[in-house]
Amino acid sequence: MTISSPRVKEFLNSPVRMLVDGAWVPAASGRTFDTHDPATGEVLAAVPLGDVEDVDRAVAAARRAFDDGAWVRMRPNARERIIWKIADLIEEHAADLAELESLDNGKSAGIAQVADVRFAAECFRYYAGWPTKLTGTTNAPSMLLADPGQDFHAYTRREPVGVCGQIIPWNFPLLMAAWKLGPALATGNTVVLKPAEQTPLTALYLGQLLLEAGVPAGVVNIVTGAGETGAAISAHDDVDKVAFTGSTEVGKKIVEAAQGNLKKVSLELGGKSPNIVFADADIPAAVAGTIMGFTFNSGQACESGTRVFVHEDVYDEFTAALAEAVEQLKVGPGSDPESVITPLVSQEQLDRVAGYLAAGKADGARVLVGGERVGDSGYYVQATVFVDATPDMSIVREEIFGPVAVAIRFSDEDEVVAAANDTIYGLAAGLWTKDLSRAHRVAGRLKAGQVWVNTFHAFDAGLPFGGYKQSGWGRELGAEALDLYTQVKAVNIAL
Ligand code: TXE
Repeated sequence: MTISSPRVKEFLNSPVRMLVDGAWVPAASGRTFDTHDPATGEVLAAVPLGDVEDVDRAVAAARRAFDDGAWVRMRPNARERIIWKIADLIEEHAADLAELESLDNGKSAGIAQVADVRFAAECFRYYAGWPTKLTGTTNAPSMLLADPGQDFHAYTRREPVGVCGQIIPWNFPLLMAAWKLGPALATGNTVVLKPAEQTPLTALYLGQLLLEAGVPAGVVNIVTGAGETGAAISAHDDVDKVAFTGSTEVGKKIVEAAQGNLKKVSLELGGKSPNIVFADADIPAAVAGTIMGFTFNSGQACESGTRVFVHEDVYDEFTAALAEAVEQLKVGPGSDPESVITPLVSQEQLDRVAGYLAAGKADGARVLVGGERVGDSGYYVQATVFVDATPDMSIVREEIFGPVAVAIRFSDEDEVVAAANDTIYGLAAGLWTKDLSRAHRVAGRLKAGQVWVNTFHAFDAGLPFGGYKQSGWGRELGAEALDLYTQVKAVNIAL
């Protein structure tokens, strides 16, 4: 493995530690787990395996940091400056973070720098603007039971929820940390963050930048470990809120675990997003956007457009162009700037995606393009499009989380809206048309938290993102995320 960033070299050459109460510590048990380079399977680093004891320590630190008020009562403009500084530091370390992300996750370092790292910085900048703008209301109560002559002054305050557990996945490790930390910090909460076991490194690197930016000790704690560590956070009685991004299956476990103290829960879960190509679409743009829709991050994105509905009038033309373009996508390591399809994150994900490729073939769908694993080292699969699938097949119904799509023919708008909504998920949807009325009409009928028209994966820190149905609870990003991290108090004063 060749590493070009001196900072990344230094980071990987030192023992990797967790961040608890402002200090870099090993796991209390002294145990570690390995994180791997998906391009080769080589071990990158041994990382502390946090368990219940580490979670207890981190939660106690976050509680103390919350209760002592150093963060929550800090002047809003001072909090703003610290959060803004985090963004500055991310930009200063952009190439380092991108290389580390590529090594740990497998994604393209070039794309990580312009997408993941840049968006992470933008997210902190966006939320840096909020501490000075959080307001309540003043109200005019009628107070039916009070003396009619009595006046009142009533108002609401937006207060932080308290200690927040944040459990994040491996597909956008740094970016998911930013989406979670930005609004939590802006609103004065303290945090115990758990990165995914496959990709813990950039969150820890970010931890260094948080301290450098001036985030006080204990305000953000980062505990590394696997599902058990996450479970300890979500079940912890002194955690006031848990925010989770990951599989729908684990999302349901979080809801169960949270019941002990009825902590607040927000969830961003799986998807099986439709991407609809109408007959009047700009076909070359729709082909390019469709490919981006299901291959970005090698398909390891919860909002991926994996069910591609194509109007019968353009089906043959579209699928032929799609197959030709998909055939050209270069498969290779994230260190090669030419690579479009980079390795999946782990052997487990490779097995999972290979299982779906086999199931699609066994169920009788036809492979239009791709369909195979590439090589026998590293976790590579070809970008794949299936055709001739039926709605009951697992490749149509289940989240695959690899660069795999199914093209499905349709003949009218009602039919395609019904088919697009025929899923347990509702995270995102795309549609391609030149007809403005159709665009708005169909956007309104799709049951998804995010609809893209003539584009895909178009995100903005100011636009809320989250799921209908089993794709989640609550909205991240935008002003909506502030609701996840604040609670409203009504104060009513008899004058
Ligand atoms: O996810 P998990 P996995 C989907 C995608 C993928 C599948 C499995 O379809 O193929 O999930 O991936 C932590 N209590 N998504 O198994 O297990 C875990 O340590 C608390 C969609 O990797 O959901 C990690 O930090 N936490 C998705 C995080 O949950 C637990 C992104 C996510 O891991 C836990 C990733 C438990 N009981 C996968 N068990 C998206 N929405 O973007 C695990 N974790």
